[in-house]
Amino acid sequence: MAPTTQRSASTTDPVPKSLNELCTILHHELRDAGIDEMSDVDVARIKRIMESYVSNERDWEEYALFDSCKYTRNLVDDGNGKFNLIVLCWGEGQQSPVHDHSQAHCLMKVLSGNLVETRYAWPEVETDTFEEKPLKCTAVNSAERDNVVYIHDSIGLHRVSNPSPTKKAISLHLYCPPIPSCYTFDEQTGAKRASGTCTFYSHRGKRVQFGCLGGVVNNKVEGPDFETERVKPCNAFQDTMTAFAPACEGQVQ
Ligand code: 2CO
Ligand code: FE2
Repeated sequence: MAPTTQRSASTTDPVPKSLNELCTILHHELRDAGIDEMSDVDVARIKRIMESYVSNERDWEEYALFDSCKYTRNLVDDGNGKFNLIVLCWGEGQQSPVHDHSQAHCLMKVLSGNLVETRYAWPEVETDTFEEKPLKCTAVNSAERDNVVYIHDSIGLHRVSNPSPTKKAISLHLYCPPIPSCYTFDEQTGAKRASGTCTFYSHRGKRVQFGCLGGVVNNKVEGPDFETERVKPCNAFQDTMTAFAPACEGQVQ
């Protein structure tokens, strides 16, 4: 019998030794997979690759930018438009609203601290009544440093929280494809609304002043004009992804 050259999938997985290496590997893996067809993404393999990267503060400290009003989203790699790799920084007690992921794959790896992911079923569709129903919680998952959590709209909705009153937390999120916007949900009523643009707090370590979606070109922030209108107290950011975060008077994003 001819010797088999086939090995188990995990032994063929590349092991990133740094965040930069992880970016390079993701470009290779996701481009080759043809991510326009979502079924082509080998989520289990990508999850293993993200798990095998051992979080090293030196790799991501330039993205660890916190805001006292809400969690921040810091773009590491735009994946040539095919995916987004983002560092999210969660201050003590900060959390996301309950939200979906616009049909994208979402993998979240904890880089520092601890996070809790609370999952919910999609609200029941009430076509002929306006009845309000609390969302049904389906799971509560704790994630520690280097753990990776996967969610997709086919699984349900989630909220991510930093439960610690004393420690910050940092996570690395892969969205494939990128999520320009999504829906947020009221946990008590199930009411759904558009999130507005999911903005970034920084791009490759450079602060984006107004939570701008635009890019950084020649070290100059380029963004859509409407973003300049967002110079307001952050409790007025009712159309951002973090609209449900605790209000903080007098600060801009
Ligand atoms: N999806 C949220 C965001 O991108 C974070 S919760 O983890 O997926 O802001
Ligand atoms: Fe999410």
